[in-house]
Amino acid sequence: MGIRYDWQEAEIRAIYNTALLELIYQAASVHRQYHNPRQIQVCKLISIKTGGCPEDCSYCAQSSRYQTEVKPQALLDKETVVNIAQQAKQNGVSRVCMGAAWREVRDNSQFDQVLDMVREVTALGLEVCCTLGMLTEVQAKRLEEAGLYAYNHNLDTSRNYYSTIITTRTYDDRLNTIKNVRQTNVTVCSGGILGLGESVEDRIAMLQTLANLCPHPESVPINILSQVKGTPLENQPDVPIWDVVRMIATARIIMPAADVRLSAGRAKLSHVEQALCFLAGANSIFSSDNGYMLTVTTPCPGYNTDQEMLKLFGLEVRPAFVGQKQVTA
Ligand code: SAM
Ligand code: DTB
Ligand code: SF4
Repeated sequence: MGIRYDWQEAEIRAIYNTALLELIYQAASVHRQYHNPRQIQVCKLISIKTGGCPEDCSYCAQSSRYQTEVKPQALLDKETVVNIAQQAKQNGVSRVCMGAAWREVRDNSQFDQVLDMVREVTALGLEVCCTLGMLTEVQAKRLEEAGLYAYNHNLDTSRNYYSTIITTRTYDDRLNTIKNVRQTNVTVCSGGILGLGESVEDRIAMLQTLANLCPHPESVPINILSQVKGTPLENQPDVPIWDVVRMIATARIIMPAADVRLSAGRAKLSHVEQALCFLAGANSIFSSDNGYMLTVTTPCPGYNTDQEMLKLFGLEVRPAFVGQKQVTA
């Protein structure tokens, strides 16, 4: 079956609710058609500008509306960022994602500095991704000219549930930024979070929105909520592993060529649980040298631990810029 952009909710619901082991088998089969199943891409997140964000995303440690453990920090300098990226590369990382706690990009000297970081980290031979909030088409073009490989902008949840989680921007704002990135050759990274209190129907609706974008996002991060003290979602219950596996498998089947990234919350999973996620079609992880993802609130496994895990599973790290496998069938 080829790649489709006309998925109906009922079809996605049927896939999501398939008997679990059958679902994993189907997802694993699709995964093998479109990707080298031995390879996992390891990514490193760098928070280039931390905290003090004016948005009210209810899950986020960096929103200025909530009292969290995060201390706001000014934009990092280029040398610091390049050093972290170099270190990451030596540890098998092939993609670096630079995150800024901004509502949107402004055309100021800070953006110029970010463009410089993109140039220098790209020159190291790494895939560079940025996640800087909302973006105009002109700004997307400037990032493209600097060599940016991917832009991350998550839908997070369904259109219906969105306003329960975030009130300071709309679902259409989100889709519009993705559209602006699509006017360039920068690839799109867009996914969501499990555990916001959403229903299975919300998960299906979000997957439908993503899978009916044409082309599909090249990268789909599946985050598991990291319950951050001080945020409105601090007391949300943990997401059952079976929901994580179902979400990954469904994303894999309906967006077969995309990279499906097992993102935030992975530190909570055992090796056995992560093995199931990889079987279900996840082919990327975030790994770290400082023990956390973007902020101190969310743990992330270390480079060495992850290298050992991948070795145990008989997997290898994917080099930068390795595209999807040619489909032979
Ligand atoms: N400010 C930019 C934006 O929102 O587009 C970029 C940074 S933001 C930290 C990137 C994504 O990280 C969010 O869209 C969300 O999916 C994920 N994220 C943030 N906090 C999280 C948490 N506590 N648990 C799980 N995922 C989280
Ligand atoms: C994504 O979907 N997950 C990453 C990346 N894109 C930017 C971010 C996870 C953030 C985890 C929360 C924290 O570290 O505070
Ligand atoms: Fe700001 Fe992004 Fe956090 Fe929302 S998710 S509060 S936009 S840093």
